[in-house]
Amino acid sequence: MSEGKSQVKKTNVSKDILKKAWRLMCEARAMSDLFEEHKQVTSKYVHACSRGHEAVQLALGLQLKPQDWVAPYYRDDSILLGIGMTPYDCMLQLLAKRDDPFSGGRTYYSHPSLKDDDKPKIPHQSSATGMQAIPTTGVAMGVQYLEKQKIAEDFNGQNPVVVCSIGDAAMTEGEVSEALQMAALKQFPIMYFVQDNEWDISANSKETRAQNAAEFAKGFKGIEVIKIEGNDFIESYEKLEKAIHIIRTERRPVLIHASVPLLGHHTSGVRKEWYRDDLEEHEKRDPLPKFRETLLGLDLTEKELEEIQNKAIESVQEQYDKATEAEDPKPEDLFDYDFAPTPVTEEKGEREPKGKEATVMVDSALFAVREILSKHPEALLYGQDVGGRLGGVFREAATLAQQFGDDRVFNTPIQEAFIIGSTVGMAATGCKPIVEVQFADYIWPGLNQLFTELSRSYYLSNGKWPASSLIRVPIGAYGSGGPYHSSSVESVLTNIRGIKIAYPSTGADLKGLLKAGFYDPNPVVMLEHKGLYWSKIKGTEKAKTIEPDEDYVIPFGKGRVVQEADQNQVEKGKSMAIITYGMGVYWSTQAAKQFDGKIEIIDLRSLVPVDEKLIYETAKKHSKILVVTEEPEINTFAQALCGLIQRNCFEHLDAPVEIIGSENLPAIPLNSTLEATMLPNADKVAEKIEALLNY
Ligand SMILES: Cc1ncc(C[n+]2csc(CCOP(=O)(O)OP(=O)(O)O)c2C)c(N)n1
Ligand SMILES: [Mg+2]
Repeated sequence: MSEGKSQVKKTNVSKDILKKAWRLMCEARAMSDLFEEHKQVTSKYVHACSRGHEAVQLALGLQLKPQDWVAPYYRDDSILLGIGMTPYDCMLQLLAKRDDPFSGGRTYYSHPSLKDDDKPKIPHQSSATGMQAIPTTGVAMGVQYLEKQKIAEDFNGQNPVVVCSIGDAAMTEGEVSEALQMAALKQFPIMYFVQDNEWDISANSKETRAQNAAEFAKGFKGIEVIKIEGNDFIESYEKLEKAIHIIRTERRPVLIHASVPLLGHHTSGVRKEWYRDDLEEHEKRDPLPKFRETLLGLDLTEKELEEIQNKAIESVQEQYDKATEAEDPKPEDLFDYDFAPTPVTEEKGEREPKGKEATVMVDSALFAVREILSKHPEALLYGQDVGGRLGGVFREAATLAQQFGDDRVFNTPIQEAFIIGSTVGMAATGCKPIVEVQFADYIWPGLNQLFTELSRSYYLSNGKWPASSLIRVPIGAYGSGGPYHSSSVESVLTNIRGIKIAYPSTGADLKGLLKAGFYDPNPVVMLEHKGLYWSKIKGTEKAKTIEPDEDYVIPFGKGRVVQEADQNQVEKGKSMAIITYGMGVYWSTQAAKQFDGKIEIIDLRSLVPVDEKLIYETAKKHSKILVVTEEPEINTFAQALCGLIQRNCFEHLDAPVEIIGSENLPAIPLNSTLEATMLPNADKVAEKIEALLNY
């Protein structure tokens, strides 16, 4: 602790920087004073300020360059001032105004996202503590990838530095370990910038951690740890300068552990006087008077400093007055930037080139990825076991590492959060990641990143940061896979707005949709049924198809008519339609054989967006609809579809929309008899068809 020290250090930090830092520190302080003074207005929306953390934050912000990347967290308004944002910019977000440069009034104060040419880049920031670690490490991974492939922009030796700012308590989140693990293992050019105020809202460090971040980071070999008294501007500046130099030139990770006092409230809503018993001690470490004293010892005069301070206070007041008058978002702004526009809007290329033999579905996917990797150096594939030794547990990536090298196709540790969450950072740098979650059953550890970071990046950054990410997920029951290799998860995924989801049932559809997914600027989940990969299950032979040509794409949201009912059956009112996807397509086609010419079958192919037009046309044509799903029916995507059809086609229906799925139980049991009893099959579907036709 440097409290009470009054001696002045000599420094190489220029006078200009010192004066600028003083001005910005005064501005930051004036902002927190003003926000407090006007709390009736400013705390309409929750916010936190950097009060106490200003010195180390400014020392960082002032040293970042436009080619750098930074992920500030909610207490980092001084970093924002340091990189060149104005108090007015910040206040527009404080008051959730339309011109808030970060999110257009969509997210809280100091939750920045920025893509200005003259400033460091800031990808979208969620509010979930610690969850920025993986996406930001993904940025560093992208930067490293582009450099290794020699396709990075040239910054004249001033290579980009990536900074992940994070609170001391957020460091205890499990996902942070995944990020540190990867940064250490692969030596990413990243700085973890930990601000340790020893508070986690009202829980203190004694209650919440066995070691501080510096001690923790020592467990990750290859991350250099640098400790800073973060209330001392000059110490902070000099040590950060060294750290930045290491990262810029040696391309390896550094963790900064900055001790800082917390002088403000946790947030506008959680007030310090309710629970803090250490305020006096923290006040003694206030960076502002400390800096003032240092500056006075460095030939700046009392008068100069006061003048700068007064101007800062005045200017912050003016900017506040102006911000309160700024325009609010309009109701119609709500709908902007739900999905980034995709270039794939129609089916193109040749679906069935002549002279080819049918291939198994898993190979259609393999060929699609091979073509993508050949054509796009910015594309890469990673996940568990996809590397050269095995090429995927389904051999879905076989030979790719050999062909494209271990930097483009590689194994990751068992880290589903990292696998999914890193893609949002990778995408921000211009990489095009294709990743794999080994089994749908294990998507859960990655779901947080998918929901919190990927799905909202484009919307909450007001269109600045689409997250182009293609996530392949083998799914479904394929014969005694048991409770942890058989699950269906599509309803959980379809509940996440902001992602697209495909669930093809043939090789040709898988190839066309993988290509469309790759070119789509949004996060895409490709659900690939394991039971269809090799067409080994009886009745799934048609999943094998001729492999479409290289240009073949299928737009999302377009279903496929698998089989049509006979026109005369339709005219007599004796037909019905099944709407399904995945394995349901094969249960249905088999079942339909017993009802000659009466059954039309629609394969949705993509679940989000879903082909509502085809669904409603089909419902109106046949008046009787059965929806077939592999999931237990209750609260599913399929059930929601029944509701949609009922609402939109009610007057055309001759029977309630029916549904069949698995039994309503928590898991698919291992034993084959139990599994068969649990799942739908052709006979069960046939029974439903019979009942509907006779309704
Ligand atoms: C995943 C998640 N859990 C809980 C919260 C609620 N929360 C907001 S701030 C905070 C404390 C974070 O402390 P620290 O990381 O040390 O940052 P500080 O506020 O001290 O700067 C918590 C628990 C959250 N935002 N995200
Ligand atoms: Mg803290």
